[in-house]
Amino acid sequence: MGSKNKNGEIEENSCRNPDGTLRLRNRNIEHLQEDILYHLALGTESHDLVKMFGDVKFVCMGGTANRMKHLAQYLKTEMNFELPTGTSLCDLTENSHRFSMYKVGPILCVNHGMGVPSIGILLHEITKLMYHAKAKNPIFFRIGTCGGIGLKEGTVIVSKSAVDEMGNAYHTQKICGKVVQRPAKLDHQLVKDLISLKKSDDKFNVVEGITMCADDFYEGQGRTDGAFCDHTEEDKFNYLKELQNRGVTNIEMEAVAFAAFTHYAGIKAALINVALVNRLNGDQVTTPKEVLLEWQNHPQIIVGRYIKQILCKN
Ligand code: R2B
Ligand code: URA
Repeated sequence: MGSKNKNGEIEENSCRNPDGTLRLRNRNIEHLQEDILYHLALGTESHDLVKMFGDVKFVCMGGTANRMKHLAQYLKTEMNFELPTGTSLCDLTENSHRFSMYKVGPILCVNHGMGVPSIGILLHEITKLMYHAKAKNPIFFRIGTCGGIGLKEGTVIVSKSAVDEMGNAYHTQKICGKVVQRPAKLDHQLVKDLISLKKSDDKFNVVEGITMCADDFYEGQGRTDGAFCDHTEEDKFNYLKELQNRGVTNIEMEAVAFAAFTHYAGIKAALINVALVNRLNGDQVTTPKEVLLEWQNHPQIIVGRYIKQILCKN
């Protein structure tokens, strides 16, 4: 298995075919009778994945099913996409009882739940879905929420890099009893392109940053308001200040796995999070729900502009 680069040489490790369709780094899949994407309730024999998803160009992921449905509705309106007469937006993975996925034109919006294990499962299955569907050059986004460090609530942070709780710019996974580390790299041009889409009359700021991925919302993010807490308020503040000195702008729970996975899979990807709280001021998310919902639109607006720009060019 090898595709040709622009010099006509065969690239054994390329993750793309010359037409932009994905190549998996796993030949076992080619030998399966049927590949069942269990958590999506889809399969290569039970569904015509090429017909259903072959046109996908953008995959937008976010934590909650509700937010992803809202995003699909927003993008449908923004892009003037028409659904076939008599149909409405429906959850394409409803039967999985796990994730919820919506499709509008060439855009998939799917929720990933909370934390690395959950988004990890989704990334494997969505990447295989794009492979089976023969989608060309799909771009992945995580459009999420986070805690900011010294940033005003409502600010959008586009990650230029992702680190784990120890400051490592790689994702660590245990595979067959071995520790495997994969670099968490993001596309710097995409970061710049997304930031450039901020408009002067936007009511929110858009900044680039370094995103820390924690394995927990409470103790793992230094919070003192969990069910237990063996560190002091001072320990927390020193920790947050140290992170800030290292350039960390925000904390969430999926970045490092998302960046490492997409990089290894050869998929262009970006992380765009909105800060719901400034962790230097406190731990609890006290803002009223309607304001939080409004802030959650901010990264959606930026990604919507990006998608529109790309689709208008083609
Ligand atoms: C941000 O918000 C969630 C925790 O509240 C988590 O999924 C994340 O990354
Ligand atoms: N999500 C997180 O993981 N942390 C926060 O502080 C807010 C949202």
